Amino acid sequence: DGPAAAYQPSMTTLAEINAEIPGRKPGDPVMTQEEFTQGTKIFFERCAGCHGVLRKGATGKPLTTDITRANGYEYLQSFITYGSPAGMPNWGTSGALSEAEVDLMARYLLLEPPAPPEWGMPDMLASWKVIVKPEDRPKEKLNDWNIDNLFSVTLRDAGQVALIDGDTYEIKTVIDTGYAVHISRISASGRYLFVIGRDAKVVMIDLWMEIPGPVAEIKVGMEARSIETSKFEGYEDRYAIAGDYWPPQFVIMDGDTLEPLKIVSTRGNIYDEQIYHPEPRVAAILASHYRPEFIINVKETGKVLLVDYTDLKNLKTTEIEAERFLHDGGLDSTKRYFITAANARGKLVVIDTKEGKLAAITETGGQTPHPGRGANFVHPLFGPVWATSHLGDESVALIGTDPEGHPDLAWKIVDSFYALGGGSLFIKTHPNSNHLYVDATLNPDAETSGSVAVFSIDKMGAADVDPEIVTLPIGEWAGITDGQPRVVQPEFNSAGTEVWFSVWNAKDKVSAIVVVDDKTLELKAVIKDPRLITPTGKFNVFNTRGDIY
Ligand code: DHE
Repeated sequence: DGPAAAYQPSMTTLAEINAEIPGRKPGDPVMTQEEFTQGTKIFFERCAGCHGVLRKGATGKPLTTDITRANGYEYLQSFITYGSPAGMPNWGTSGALSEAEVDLMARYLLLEPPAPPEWGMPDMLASWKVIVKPEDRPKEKLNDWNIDNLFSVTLRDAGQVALIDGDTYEIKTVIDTGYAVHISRISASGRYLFVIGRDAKVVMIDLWMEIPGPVAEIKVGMEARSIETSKFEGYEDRYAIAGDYWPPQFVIMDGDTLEPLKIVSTRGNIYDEQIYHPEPRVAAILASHYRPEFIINVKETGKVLLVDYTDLKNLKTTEIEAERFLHDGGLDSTKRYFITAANARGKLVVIDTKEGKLAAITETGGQTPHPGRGANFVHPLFGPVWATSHLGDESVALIGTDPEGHPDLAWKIVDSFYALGGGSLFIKTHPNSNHLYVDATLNPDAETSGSVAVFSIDKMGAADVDPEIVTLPIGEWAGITDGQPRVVQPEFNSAGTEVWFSVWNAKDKVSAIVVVDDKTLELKAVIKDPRLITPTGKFNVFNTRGDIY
């Protein structure tokens, strides 16, 4: 397996469910309960992230039985074996699934999908633990760590995060979390760190403890990707919010204890066709700096929700019609505008968080924009811009973000140019840096996926002149000879003088973090340690807390 397979969706907790075969239809392929259970497990581990638990389609095509039965067993069997250039992996020829497993999956898809269980308040309360009560926590910071420059590093396959000192590169502690932690976010005060696993387990870590560790935890669903905390003045640290893939819902929790306060289902109608969708998953969630609101991407129905958290009993929500398949995104440099990718539609959606409405929807011109939180900088000709790279091709697109100073360029793609290759996941800069970094993590070529493109911002020019690329061989610098490590997610230190990259190898092989001097683009340090198993996302406390990117 390893990194390349990891981006393929996995729904591990759901894979454990022992669903019964739903009612048979005439002509169903014969399948034993044992085979059905195995098919369900494979489907949740490999297929559901793209096709959806109920197979209604998202990044991948719909696989409902009206379609699979019309296409038939042989078509499915060959599609699963060979994949397609549009993004379906070649599960058979890559060896990820055996011939018998491909046969099983082709038959499995001719049957109705099982309906996985819900996860409501009783389940959440049963899983909720306050490990250290608020009154028993430190009254002041008890350690001498420079918390602002701490990095929370996902150790994906270990189900842990490492807290690494950004000044000394020392691994200060490793904390057990949920399965395959997806992201870390920091409370507005900078004291609490929240992490969420794919298994929807949230762990809250107190950075003021002598040795920071968990003070509360809860499981908010069966599959999840996002977590955030309230940041508006007067509400700092008051609430935490987590978004689920399954069941499709979000939950607002007490920011001190993770007590679940309000669960809101996202099931409903697709924004344009007004057709009911049973599985609209919650993708990125951001806290507004302009209003006491959470900004929530609802993927399949194409809506951005602005949820006002001032009165949870009389919840006010602004529902913005946006575009389907909303995924990740971030704020512009003024923090007023939220720019997010409708990735399978090749578009960026811009939300004005001050006015609480849609500002624009713009095509990027590339395939499958995947910005992470994106990158803000001032272009020499076009003024303030925000950048995204693409999963489906090698392009980087810059969108104008200054409606006041550059009204004619606002929310238009002002320039696009090539980086190293397709398969990019993340792009990054910092207000104190003159460089824009673009990874190519999922590129099939080992050298490309082990390298990073760098562009000098002050040398960027007119749209018809491509900026010069400097290629940094990050993987080579890590000095790892075994496996095919991929370089993923640039993240700056708090001062904006260094940029960190994960060199992500298979879980039984050596991985590393490579630190680069941002001014000279020279190698500064390689962090290697047996505990650094499959590092992926890295979250600098100061930058994450202030939405600096
Ligand atoms: Fe992610 C962010 C979903 C695969 C590493 N990922 C996000 C966000 C979502 C998401 C919705 C935005 C959260 C937010 O801001 O609130 N990711 C998904 C998927 O659905 C997908 C495609 C498949 C899956 O089944 O999970 C997927 N992601 C991956 C990976 O394979 C990565 C590289 C490694 C891993 O851990 O699995 C990965 N995703 C990340 C990282 C971020 C992220 C590091 C945060 C980036 C940031 O700078 O904030």
